[in-house]
Amino acid sequence: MAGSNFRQRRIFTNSENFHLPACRSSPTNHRMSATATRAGARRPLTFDLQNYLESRSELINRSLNRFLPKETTKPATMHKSMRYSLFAGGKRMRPALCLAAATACGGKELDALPLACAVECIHTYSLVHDDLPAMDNDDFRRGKPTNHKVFGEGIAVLAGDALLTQAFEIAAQAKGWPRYSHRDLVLEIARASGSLQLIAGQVADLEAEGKKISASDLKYIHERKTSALLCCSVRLGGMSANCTPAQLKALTDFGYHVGLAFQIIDDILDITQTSEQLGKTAGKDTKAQKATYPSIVGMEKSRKLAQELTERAFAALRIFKGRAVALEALAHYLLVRDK
Ligand code: GRG
Repeated sequence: MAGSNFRQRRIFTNSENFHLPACRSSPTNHRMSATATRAGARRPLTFDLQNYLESRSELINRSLNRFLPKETTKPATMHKSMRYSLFAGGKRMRPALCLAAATACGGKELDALPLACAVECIHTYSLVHDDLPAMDNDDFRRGKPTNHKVFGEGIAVLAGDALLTQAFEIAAQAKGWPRYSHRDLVLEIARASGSLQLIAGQVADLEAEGKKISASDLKYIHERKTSALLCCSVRLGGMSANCTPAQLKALTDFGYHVGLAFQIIDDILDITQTSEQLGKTAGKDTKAQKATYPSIVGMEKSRKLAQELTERAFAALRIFKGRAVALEALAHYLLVRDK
């Protein structure tokens, strides 16, 4: 039974169903072939996640390059600044999840591509603004000096604004479907990035600084700051494939749990990794005495929680009967990643 196979899989161990590399994996440094038992399939299959991530990143980068004004287009400083952060070497997890969700629903990646690019623009905008002195005040992002360090604060604010706006321009160029019109697509992005979700998470994060907060307050922040956009990414992928309401519900469930696990792992990596490994300043949370899962419940419990959340995300994929292998592999990678 597919369901029982699924439950038997033990993540973080080299089980027969899901073989992990001996070392912790990164898409560029290590081989990441994973043998996963498909939800709904009888025989295991091999999924080469490294190849998947490399090829999809290339596709996304080519597409973003086409959507964005050229560096030399006036005002050139603005377009240089937008491109600087967009092509600084992000992992492209949100667009990859969007494309994988489209495939899981039997859609075409090309139909999902504008939406995948739109989500990456929103994500990059949030990082550019988050790094500003008025927010997290960071000097280092995606392995490079932050946008405002290179272009100045004024241009960085505007580049973030422009990337946010660019996202809607790109999304408007996606194909509409009988179940999901352009109105639905735009609403999806606006809601995930608006004052009830992404911004709400950032506000709560800012207001929590220097305070003791509960695990449930922290969950509120993670749901909005991180999970909302990851969830939006997979939902948009499904919508680009004209998915059924049941598929959309499964993707929502998957995205929500992967998003929460993603942030817990991010908090753990902030403690265990170096700035060079992460491409951004490590140890910031501890230095700023920021509330994180490791600081509230400890490292051990945080890892366990991230594993449980990932298991719940896997369980949400059963409905796809073996077509969600890329989503499954991505969720697994997000749990074991080292940057
Ligand atoms: C609206 C200004 C504003 C901020 C929203 C996204 C955000 C809140 C803040 C950025 C910092 C942060 C800790 C965000 C949580 C999500 C997260 C861990 C982002 C980093 O995502 P990765 O690891 O980054 O996918 P790359 O660079 O690989 O794309």
